[in-house]
Amino acid sequence: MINTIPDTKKKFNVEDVRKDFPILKRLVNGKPLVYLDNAATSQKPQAVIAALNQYYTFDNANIHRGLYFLSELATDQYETARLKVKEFINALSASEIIFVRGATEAINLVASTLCRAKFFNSGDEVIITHMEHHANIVPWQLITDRKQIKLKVIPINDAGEVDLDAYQSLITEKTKLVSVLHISNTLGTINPVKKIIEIAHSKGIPVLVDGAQSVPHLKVDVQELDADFYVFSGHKVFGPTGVGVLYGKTEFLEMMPPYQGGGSMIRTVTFEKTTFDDLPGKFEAGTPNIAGAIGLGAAIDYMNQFDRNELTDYENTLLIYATEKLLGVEGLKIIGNAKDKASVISFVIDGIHPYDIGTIIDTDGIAIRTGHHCTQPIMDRFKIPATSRASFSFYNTKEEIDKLVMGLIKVKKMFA
Ligand code: 7TS
Repeated sequence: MINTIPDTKKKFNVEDVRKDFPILKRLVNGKPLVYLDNAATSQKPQAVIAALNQYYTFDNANIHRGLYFLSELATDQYETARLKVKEFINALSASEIIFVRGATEAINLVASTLCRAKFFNSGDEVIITHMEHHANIVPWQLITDRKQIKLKVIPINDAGEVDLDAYQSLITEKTKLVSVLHISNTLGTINPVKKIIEIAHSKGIPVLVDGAQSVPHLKVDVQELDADFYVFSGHKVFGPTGVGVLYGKTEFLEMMPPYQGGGSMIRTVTFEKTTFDDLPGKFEAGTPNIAGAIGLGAAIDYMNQFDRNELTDYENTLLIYATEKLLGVEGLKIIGNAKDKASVISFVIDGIHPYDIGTIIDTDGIAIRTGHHCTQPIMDRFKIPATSRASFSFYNTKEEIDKLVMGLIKVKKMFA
């Protein structure tokens, strides 16, 4: 049968896509850049750069205050960006989308304001996994200092997968919140967050999902997941730095007090008492990152041109190809072999420190991250000081993976 529904999505083609990212044309140390550190931050398409340029060149004004043309234009663009985020993650309402600095600030906001809302009592428990980024460990420790809350950790197996049985047995009547990452920035593991949420909800426990690494790789639907909070950073999804998103269900955001006080978040102020704005204004004190939000909106438009599943499938082919090629390097071991994995590969090579690997291949223009990736507990779990990590985006190619492998062979020869 002929499909009569017009296909409005642009067909994905890596060579075309690469032309959209100006930085990919640059040389590093005289060699074409091979950028394989997408888990740290993604590169920006021209459309995002143009949106920032347009805003600062022609449209700049402060928002939510001026009754003049430019202020209304800037306000409209900022609020349109919020609507784009709402659609992008399928939130129920735009007022559930709070613009923050990034995933880190979003988690700190939730931890701090839940604590001030007296959501936790002394002895209450927060469950996280062993593979969290420090951004989903330290904010809970900061409030546990104040409230004597206990942090409980779901163990992971040798492949880097969470142990769901152990998770269930960690839940007690003291468990107040589960806070887990969706995709591990170090191991690449895609966690079964839907299942994790179902289990928590069956006991009436809300769940925060750290989506910093999932939003760049997967189509996320917060209503389908039924996440109570979902956080991510703009700069990892092809948007600017300094802007990110806290999604929260209205019932929680309403219950939480403001994170910061100042302009924009109030309704009335006297020296005796202040009343606060409705959502989302209540959580956006001061002048926000207007350009950042508009740039994030442009990044979402960019991604929306494509069928996201096509991008994910392409990244999967890179993951499979890179895994096979890297395992061909003698003495190389991959840390993180989950069945369900995104295009992030951490590895160690016998007898060679990751810092040496990173520094040497940089001379050939190849950018990977080396270190503990802000996940020191994972390093302890696998009894290693650090890993090298290659993380791929949809603009990477098999040729770039070949260059990485050739670079590693060169490193091995130098250390032989
Ligand atoms: N959560 C996860 C899972 C992350 O990977 C990161 C950043 C964060 C939170 C914090 O994001 P931010 O934008 O607020 O800093 N991860 C990395 C990384 O893997 N390399 O550099 C930053």
